[in-house]
Amino acid sequence: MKKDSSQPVNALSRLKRLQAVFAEKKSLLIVMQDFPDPDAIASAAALREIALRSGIQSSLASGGIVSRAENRALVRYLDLNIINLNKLDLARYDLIAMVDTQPATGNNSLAAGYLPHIVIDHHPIHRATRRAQFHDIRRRYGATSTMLFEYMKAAGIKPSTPLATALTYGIRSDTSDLGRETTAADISAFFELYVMANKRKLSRIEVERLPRPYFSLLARGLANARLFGHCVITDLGEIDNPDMIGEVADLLLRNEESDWALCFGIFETRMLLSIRTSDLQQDAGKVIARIVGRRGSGGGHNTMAGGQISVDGENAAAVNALKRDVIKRYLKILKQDGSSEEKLVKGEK
Ligand SMILES: [Mn+2]
Repeated sequence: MKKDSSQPVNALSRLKRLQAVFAEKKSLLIVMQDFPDPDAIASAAALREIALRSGIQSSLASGGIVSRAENRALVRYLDLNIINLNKLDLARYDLIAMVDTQPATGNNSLAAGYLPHIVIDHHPIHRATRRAQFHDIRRRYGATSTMLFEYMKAAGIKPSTPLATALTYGIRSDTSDLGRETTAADISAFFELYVMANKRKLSRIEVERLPRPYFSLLARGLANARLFGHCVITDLGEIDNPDMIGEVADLLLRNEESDWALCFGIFETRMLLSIRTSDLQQDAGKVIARIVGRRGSGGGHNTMAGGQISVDGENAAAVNALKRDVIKRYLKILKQDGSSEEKLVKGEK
């Protein structure tokens, strides 16, 4: 077992090490983030195919929900049944794998006592991951989908049209159409997959129709948006669509006056946060980790990151104090004076 998963190893020897973990096993549980994105969904579906070649039946699980309309459309197209991780008897499975996330990162709900046997991800490596029997962490890769496609190729598995479409979408969405944090490997995987993908389905998924509450939440996000110099912040309040946090942060970053966007909201018992930046001087993942501190968890990439803080049992005053503190820390880290506040959308309350 290689200690440093970032060391270059060829695809075939990686596959062989993965298949060695599969040997003599019958069942696999593939764990995704609590709010799986297209990269996680496609990666899990691809790992299921690879495991199937070794005679292993897989279940896909998440501790949260798929809420974004585009992602729900992708899950329907792949005909996936994503089960609730919190209601599962983990002892039923011979093996546990994680894709696009890692143990003890806070963005998945695998109970602390469980160490996955397999971890395949492109986020910075977490200490617990090193103890997994098999781990392949490639921080520079734009998408976990690229890594899974490399395994499929090494195994001689041609993805089905829906899976090729999903992997294409996974790479596209994690790299902003190959424009952000992309390696040559992502680009070549993308083009190979694109040929096999259903382009019409892909474009339909991307413009999936949206439920009416989406627009209410978007309106609230815009009405609450505040500009502090080059930083924009909004509070979505109580939400039932956790993916909206990242979506609104993406939108706010497109404001031409800001290079940092922060969006947060309360989903069930936690405060969820998303940061987006176009500033390459500071790493979004590190900024969110500093904002959250020991109260929660956070991480991500150079230009996009997410975090969560538990507000379980907290009253409204405590939640408001937490929000104020998050804003204060964010502005302090980015050296932005908090007194320059103005509304992003003038005339809104
Ligand atoms: Mn990803």
